[in-house]
Amino acid sequence: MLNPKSRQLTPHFLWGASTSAYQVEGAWNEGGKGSSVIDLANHTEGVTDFKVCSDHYHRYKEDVKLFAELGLKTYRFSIAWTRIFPNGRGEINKEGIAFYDSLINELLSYGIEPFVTLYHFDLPQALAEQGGWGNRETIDAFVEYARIVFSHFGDRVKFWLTINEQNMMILHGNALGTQDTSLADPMKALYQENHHMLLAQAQVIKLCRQVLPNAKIGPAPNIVSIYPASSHPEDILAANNYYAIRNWLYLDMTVFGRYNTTAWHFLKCRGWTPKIEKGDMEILANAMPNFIAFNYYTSQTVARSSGEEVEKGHTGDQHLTVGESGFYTASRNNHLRVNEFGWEVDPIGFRTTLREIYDRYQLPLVITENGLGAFDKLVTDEQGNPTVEDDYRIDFLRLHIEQMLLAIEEGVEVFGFCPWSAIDLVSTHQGCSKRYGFIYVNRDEFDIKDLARYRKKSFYWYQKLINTDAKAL
Ligand code: BGP
Repeated sequence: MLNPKSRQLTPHFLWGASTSAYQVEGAWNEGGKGSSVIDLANHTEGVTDFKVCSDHYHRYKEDVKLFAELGLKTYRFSIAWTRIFPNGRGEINKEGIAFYDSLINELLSYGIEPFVTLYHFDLPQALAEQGGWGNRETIDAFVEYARIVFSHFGDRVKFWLTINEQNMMILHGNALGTQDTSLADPMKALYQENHHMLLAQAQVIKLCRQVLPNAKIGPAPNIVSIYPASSHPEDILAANNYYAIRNWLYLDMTVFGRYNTTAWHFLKCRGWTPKIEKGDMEILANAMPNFIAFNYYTSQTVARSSGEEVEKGHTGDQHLTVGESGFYTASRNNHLRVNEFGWEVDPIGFRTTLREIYDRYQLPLVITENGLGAFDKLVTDEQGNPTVEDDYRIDFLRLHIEQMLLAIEEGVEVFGFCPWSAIDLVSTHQGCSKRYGFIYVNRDEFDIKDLARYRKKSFYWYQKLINTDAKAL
C-alpha cells in the first residue's frame, strides 16, 4: 500500500490557488476596460452579475498579502483580454497593462509565482460582434493579444495557460454563453469555432516558445475520468465515445495536432465537421506545449444510447453531462456521493485522470482547478473573529490531494496544485452564494456590504499543508 505522506514532492512544488478575471476583479467598466461577452450576457435570474465580484481590481494588494500569509507558491489568475485591448484588437489600454504590471510585481514581492491564463471565457464583445471565434480574424487578434502580453509581462511571468476549458465552451456552450442559439445549426458553428480556437492556441504556444524560451506554456481543459454505467460492452463503448469527444479531442489536438478517429466520426455523423483550410493541420502539428494543465471537480458516468431517448438538453451546468443521442447518454454512479449541486465527489477518479493523461501524453501535469462550492455560513470564532467552519471543503481537498500524492508516488509527474478558488468569487451561474475560496468575501448576492476579507478554517488548514509540503495532510 502506498503512503501518500511518505513521498517527497519535486522541489519547489507549486502549491497555489486560482481565480479568473471576470469572476473576481469586478470594476467591469473601469480602468479603460472594454466589454466582454460575459459583461453583456443575460444573467441567471436571482443571482448577482459580474460587475463588482470580489472587487479584487481595487483590493488586490490586500488580497495578495493574504495569499502570501496563506503561503501560496503560485497564484493562477487570468488576464482580461478587454483590459489590454478594449476592442479585442487595435489600441492598447495602458491602464490595463499597468494593473497587471502592478499585480504581478506585488505577487513577486512576496515570492509568489504568477501563473497566467490568457483567456478564461471572456471574449471581447467587439470581436463577438464581428463573428467571434467563427471568424478566422479572431485567431489573429488572439495571437496579437498574446504577443503584447508576452512582451509586457514575459520578463516576470514564467508559466502561461492558453485557454481555460475550451472543451466546456464547446460542450456546454449554452451554460457558458458561448453558443449562438439563433443560428440554424449552432453546434456546427461551435465546432468551427473550436477548430479556430485550437489554431489560435497552437500559434500562441509556438509564439511563446519562440519569444520566451525560458517560460512554459500549456492548455487548461477540464479533464475527468468517465465510467460506463455497467460492464455491458455497449456501455463501455459509450464511455469510450465520451472520452474521445469530451477529453481526448482537445488534448490530442493540442499535443499531437490531430482529430482522433472516434471524435471525427461523431462530427461526421452529425454534420459538424469543421472546414479545415490549407496549412491548418501543419500549424496544429507544429506546436508542442511544455505541460498539460487541467481542471477537475467530478468524474462522469455514461450509458449506451439507442439513439431513441430524448436527451434532457442543457442543464445549465458545465459539470453535468449532456448526452449525445446514439453515442452516450448521461447516467449516475451510485458509488459516489454528490455535493450540494449534484456533482459527484470522486477523489479516486482524480487519481485515475492524472494517470490517464500522463500515460497518454507523457508531459508534466499541473492541476489548475479543483475544489468544493458550498453555501458557507459566517460564524464567530473563539477570539471573536468572523470565520467559516468549512470542514467539508477541507475534507474534499484532503481526499483529492491524497490521491494526487498517490499518483505521484506511482510515477505521474505533477508540478503544481491550484485549488479553485484562492478567494470567494462569483460562480459561473450560481452567483456568489456558492463559495469556493479559502478567504471569505463579505457580500451577498445583491447587498455588496463592506467586502471585508475573513480567513476560513480551510485557510489555516491549507497554510499548514503548504508549510509542511503536505506532510500535515
Ligand atoms: C470551471 C470554470 C471556473 C469555475 C469552476 C466552478 O468550469 O473554469 O471558472 O467557475 O468551473 O464552477 P461554477 O462556478 O459553475 O461552480
